[in-house]
Amino acid sequence: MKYDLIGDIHGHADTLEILLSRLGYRRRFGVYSHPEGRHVVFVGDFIDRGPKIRETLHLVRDMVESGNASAVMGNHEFNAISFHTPHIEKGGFFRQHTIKEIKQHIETLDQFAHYDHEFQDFLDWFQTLPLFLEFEQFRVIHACWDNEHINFLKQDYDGITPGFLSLANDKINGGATYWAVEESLKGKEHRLPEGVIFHDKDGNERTEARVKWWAAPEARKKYKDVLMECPKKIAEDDIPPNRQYYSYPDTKPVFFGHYWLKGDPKIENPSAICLDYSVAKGGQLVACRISEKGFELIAQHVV
Ligand SMILES: [Mn+2]
Repeated sequence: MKYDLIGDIHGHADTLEILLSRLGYRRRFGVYSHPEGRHVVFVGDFIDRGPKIRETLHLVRDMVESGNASAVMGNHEFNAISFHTPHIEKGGFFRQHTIKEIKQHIETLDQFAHYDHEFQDFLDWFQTLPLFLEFEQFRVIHACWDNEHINFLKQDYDGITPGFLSLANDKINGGATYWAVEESLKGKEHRLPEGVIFHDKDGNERTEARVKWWAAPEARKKYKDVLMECPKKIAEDDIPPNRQYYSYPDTKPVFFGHYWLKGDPKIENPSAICLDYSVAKGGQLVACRISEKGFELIAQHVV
C-alpha cells in the first residue's frame, strides 16, 4: 500500500479537496479515492474553528468507511465526545461547559445546529477512531508518541467507555489513563527552570511549557530548541546537561499534527514529522507523500 498523510483540517473542507486533487485523488461515486489505490492517513482534528466542519466530516468518514483512508483521533474529537456525553454519576458532562470549552467548540455547535441526528452519528464515529496507528513503515498519533503510553493503551484501552472517559478527564484521579490520553492527544509539558514563567495567549501565568519532543537530539542546544512557548529570558541559554526533555526514542518514523507550526513546512527530523501548519489560522494544510523517493511534503494554502 502507498500512503499519503494529511495534517489537522479543522473544518477546512475546500482546502482539503484542493489538496486531495493535487495528490491525484478523485471523487468517484461520491467518495475520494486514488486511481492507483493510494491510501490517506489523517492525523485527527477534523472539527472546530473552520467554516465547513460537516463537509469535512462527511468527506473524511466516507474515505475511511470505503477503505480509502485511515484516521486517528485528535484532541478536538476526544473533547467533543467528552463534552456531549453525560456523566451519569456526577451529573453534567465529562467535559465542562464553561465559556472556555464552549468557545473552543462553538463553530461545530453552530454548524450542526439543525443536524442533531447527524452530529450524534459523527460522535458515534469519533468513538471508533483509534488513539494511535502503527503501520509497517511508520506510526501515527495526534500529538505525541511515548512508548510507555502506547503500551498502556495496547493493554488497557478497551474503547471509549464511561469508565475510560471518567479517568481520561480527571487529572487528579485519572492516573495512567489520564496521562496517556493527555500526552498522546495534547502533547507533553515540562516545568520551566526555577523562577521562569510566561503568559499564554489567554494571559494566564504558566510555569510549564510544551516540549518539542520531535526535535532531534543533535538539534537541542538552547531552550528555544526544545520549548514551544519559550520565555525570551531563557531562549538563547544553553540547556544544562542535567535537564532532560522528552525525545522520541525510535527510528521508525512517526507522523503527528496538533502543534500549529508556522511558516513553510519542512522535515527537521525524518523520524518525527509534524503535519500541522495552522490551516485554521490562515496557514497551510500539509500532506506527506511516502514514495520510493522518501518523504515529500505538499502544502496547500488555506482558501
Ligand atoms: Mn490538536
